[in-house]
Amino acid sequence: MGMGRKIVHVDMDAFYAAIEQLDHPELRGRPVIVGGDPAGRGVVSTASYEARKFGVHSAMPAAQARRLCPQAVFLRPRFARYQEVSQQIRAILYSYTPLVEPISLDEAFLDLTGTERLLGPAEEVAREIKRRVREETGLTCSVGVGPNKFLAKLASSLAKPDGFLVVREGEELAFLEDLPIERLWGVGEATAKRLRGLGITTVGQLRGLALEELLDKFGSLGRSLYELARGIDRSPVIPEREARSLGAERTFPEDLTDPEEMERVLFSLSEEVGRRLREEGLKGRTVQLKVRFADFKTITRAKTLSRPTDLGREIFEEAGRLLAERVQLRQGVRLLGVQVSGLIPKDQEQLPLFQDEKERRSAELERLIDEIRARFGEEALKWGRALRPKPPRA
Ligand code: TTP
Ligand code: MG
Repeated sequence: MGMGRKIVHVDMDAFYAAIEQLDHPELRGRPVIVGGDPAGRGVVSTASYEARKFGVHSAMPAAQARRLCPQAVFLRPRFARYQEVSQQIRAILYSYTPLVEPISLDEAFLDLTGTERLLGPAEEVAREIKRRVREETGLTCSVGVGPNKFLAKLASSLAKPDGFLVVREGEELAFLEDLPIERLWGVGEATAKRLRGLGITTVGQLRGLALEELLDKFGSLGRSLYELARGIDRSPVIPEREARSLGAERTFPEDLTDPEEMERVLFSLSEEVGRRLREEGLKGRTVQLKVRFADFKTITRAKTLSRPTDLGREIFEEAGRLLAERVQLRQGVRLLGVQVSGLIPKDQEQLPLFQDEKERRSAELERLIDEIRARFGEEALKWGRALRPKPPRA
């Protein structure tokens, strides 16, 4: 191999719960569960490591978490606070390089390839990042360093919590050898089961399969399995704003069955997504609808627009159409979500030469509404339609 890359992965430990313990010192050392209402249908966002010992984990129904760990302190999330801490962490990361790819509020990749002369060895920079996060936020994170994103992330997750792990070039195979195949990107329950059927449970064993055989059995995933099993991953660190998506979703206290009510919810979700896109100065091209049914079966339907948008009504138009035309409502709906992806900074968009006048005015109107809301609060203004059902689409 030639000059290897130096990729760092940073992931905060029990992020939401750790912030609650930071802000409420009496909760330190105690099981803390952040999420929805355990008396209702809420789910666990995250649990402190004290609560994880009882088997509590993210995405579990909060009611089940309470049965497993009745002595836990249950808290609703405080997103604004988590966002604030996330900004603090990002500021630390950006002080080393602009090549930062935030994955979520608490997780990011950095590409430190070629920064050695300026900053010193990547491993030392990574250590310094970990120390500064601790000093400047009072929170612990886990940091992995490797020649690519896959290995860096694997390293940080194996080091958790409060850990630090470096995988050097040449050590990939030994590092991966005994890990379960589920640790490979793209290996979910179904693929794992098929691999186990072939007698393969570890990455080392997977290396025994020839590329042809993997391609034959797993299609294009086969190549990725072949490469990941050898620690090969070429995916680049994509700086903020080039990739990513922005979405909003809602779980209902009671399943919805009325399509008009669903439309109303989609409208307000679309509006929220539009507002957040405008706040971030982004536009997105693909609108995705997510529907979770009463039996937890979840489907998504997506449509790519001819032009990127940041307007709630345009997003709603697509999301509403997807719901009306591409979803069979045979049972109640538990959750609805709207997401926009293919994001680009709005100032990078090529404006069409003759932008429709109606559209321009509609954009202006939504901007004005953002301003009013920013000044007077979220409830100051609601679109008529968010309050009143609109007649179902013919
Ligand atoms: P994670 O990094 O997956 O989890 P974590 O930081 O709580 O714990 P650790 O990394 O130490 O294993 O997610 C970061 C935050 O995102 C988490 O604190 C809460 C939120 N989250 C959810 O709201 N729902 C989820 O299903 C998951 C996985 C995370
Ligand atoms: Mg985390």
